[in-house]
Amino acid sequence: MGSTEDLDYPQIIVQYSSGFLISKVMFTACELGVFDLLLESGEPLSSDAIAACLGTSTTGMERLLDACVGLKLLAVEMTQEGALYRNTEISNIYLTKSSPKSQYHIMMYYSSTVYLCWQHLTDAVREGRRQYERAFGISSKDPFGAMYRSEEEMLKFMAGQNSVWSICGRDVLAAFDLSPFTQIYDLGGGGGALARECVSLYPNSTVTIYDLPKVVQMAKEQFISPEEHQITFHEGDFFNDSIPEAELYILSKILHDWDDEKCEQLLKKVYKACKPGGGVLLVESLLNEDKSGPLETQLYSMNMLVQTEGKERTAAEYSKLLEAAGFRVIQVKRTGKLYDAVLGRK
Ligand code: ASE
Repeated sequence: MGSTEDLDYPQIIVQYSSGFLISKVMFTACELGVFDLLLESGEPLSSDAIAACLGTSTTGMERLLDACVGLKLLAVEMTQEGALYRNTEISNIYLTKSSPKSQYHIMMYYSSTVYLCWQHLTDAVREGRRQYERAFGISSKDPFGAMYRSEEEMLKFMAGQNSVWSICGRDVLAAFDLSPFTQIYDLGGGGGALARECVSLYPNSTVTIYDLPKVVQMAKEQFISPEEHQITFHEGDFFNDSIPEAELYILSKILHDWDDEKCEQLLKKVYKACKPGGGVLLVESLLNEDKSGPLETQLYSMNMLVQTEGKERTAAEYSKLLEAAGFRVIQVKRTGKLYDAVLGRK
């Protein structure tokens, strides 16, 4: 990058121009169940066989499979009967529905909801606000009123958000020794995948998922079984209802949904509720102090523009918010993965 060759043939411009095509190929193969079929089959399959099993055209499927080979999501071998396709290791682990580390649900969320909002990115930048009205015809003052506009949408969002904790959950919870905190609230804990990681990493802890009543109901129905005794629920709206006393509050991907004013309001409320000696753990994707990266976080911040009232922030920005609410001894741990951890103490 930045070398003179780039000016003769602008490799990165060519790459970026078609970047969205890459996402769509991966989403489509996931949605059609290509990776699930190849996992179940246990042997390489021809494009005709895959097309027949999945009920698609042969001409479309052959091109989709070849593009997946180009993306290293599939491998192909030429035999006498023609080309046979199989999953690569990474696809087996991350792109099949049933794998414990499956990213299938977040991709389905990106592919439907997020993708449609990004259709209106230009308007989002012009206007500086989210695009649910243009994308879905919904006018809602509250971003989550729009994002949870139907049970189906809410379920898609919760399942999607859950999937990230199978790849980042341990790291953000192990960033600090949280074992002194046994009574933990996960504010906006949604589908509960992070709560589950937490009680598994800290066996003496109990985690209460605090979320909107309809979210809690869905979490109980779809994600957390009553046998998971260390996980409990509290129905409420953390902006308008009271927050019970606890030793540690986890705010995972919550502050990035809101502007500074709302964040301060919420953090002050958490500070008041927090036991002395307790703390708050922010789990967020941190921008570099000069906002020069990481790219993934910069892109997520654009997504917060099209979908929410928030943005991604730097460690200094989160520290400032925490200090304004009264928290002290603020510590920051970058995990090197998508999400990082910031701990503040009361
Ligand atoms: C939110 C997180 C997300 C609100 C809306 C969201 C994600 C997607 N849409 O709190 C997950 C993070 N990924 C991106 C692209 O931002």
